[in-house]
Amino acid sequence: MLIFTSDIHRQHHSAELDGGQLIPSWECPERIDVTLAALAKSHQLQQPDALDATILEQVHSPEYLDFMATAWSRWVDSGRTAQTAMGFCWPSRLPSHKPPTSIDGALGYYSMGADCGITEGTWAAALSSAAIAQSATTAVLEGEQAALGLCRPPGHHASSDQFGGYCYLNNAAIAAQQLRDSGVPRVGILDIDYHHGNGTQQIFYERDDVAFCSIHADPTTEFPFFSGHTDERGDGPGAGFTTNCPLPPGTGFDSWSEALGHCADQLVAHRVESLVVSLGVDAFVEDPISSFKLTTLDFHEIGHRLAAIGLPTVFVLEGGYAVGAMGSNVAAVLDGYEHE
Ligand code: Q9C
Ligand code: ZN
Repeated sequence: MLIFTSDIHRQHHSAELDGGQLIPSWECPERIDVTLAALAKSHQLQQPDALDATILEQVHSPEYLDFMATAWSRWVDSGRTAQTAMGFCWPSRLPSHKPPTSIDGALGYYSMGADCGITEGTWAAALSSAAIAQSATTAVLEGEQAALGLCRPPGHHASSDQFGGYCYLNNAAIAAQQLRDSGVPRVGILDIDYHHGNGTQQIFYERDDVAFCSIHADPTTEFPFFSGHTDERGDGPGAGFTTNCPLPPGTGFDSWSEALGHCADQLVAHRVESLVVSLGVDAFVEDPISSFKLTTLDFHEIGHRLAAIGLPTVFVLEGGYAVGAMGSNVAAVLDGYEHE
């Protein structure tokens, strides 16, 4: 499979608040090293083209993009010396809220948690990650049956105007929007990351041209906590175009696989013509921050099942924190996709 990757992701390495302590993020640069090492033998690696940034404004608000582009220099100008810029006060987003001019206030306004922040190289890395998604999408539009973007940082928790959950620009949404802009009438997004793709859901919640399906840990007990329940099904013209399959802690492949069948049925029912897969491998049994029990063999079967959906497919990398096994798990999905 054609795989897009770039070194620029290394410029991003954030701290996160974990159990009351600031630690180096689980979402670390080594994730890509290990994945590349596992994929380099049997797949073709390619650098992304320069980002056509006009796509960003179709997915994110201009105010948010402006904030992201300037946040680090505002942090430094405010006299801070910490290597990760983070907020400490979050709005519940009442209609009356306005973006604060203080950098501390703005960091809270434009984020949804303290599990990541903005470092000196975050914006460069996020732009490069978006470029990777864009190039993988272009490859599929130009006739590849499938392509993988090794996106880092990941994207599915980033909404139109908030970062969080290790995500800054929503790579899956960028891919889906690009497919739409290039004439694909109905696009499906299948999010198999362990966590609910709250950002992707929000971006397309009221649209009927992009169907969003997600299999994830029940938000009652798991991040992002405030979305991903079954009764969230889309709104307005988008009613019925969002499908959530929350599963309890400890879920193994039998119930996970049933949920995948349900999502595949939804995509067929919506007659989508191209697919974007938010490919997180954090449902892996040994993932350090997750509780599902999928094995590397299960990921192979998942690849097989995704191929059976029979649509041109853009894979974008999302989560996966069992760094040592991450390469084998991503490779297993691709091998299952490409071979019987
Ligand atoms: N420090 C993705 O998989 N919670 N994001 C971390 C507390 C946030 C996961 C645990 C998990 C975010 C792309
Ligand atoms: Zn995840």
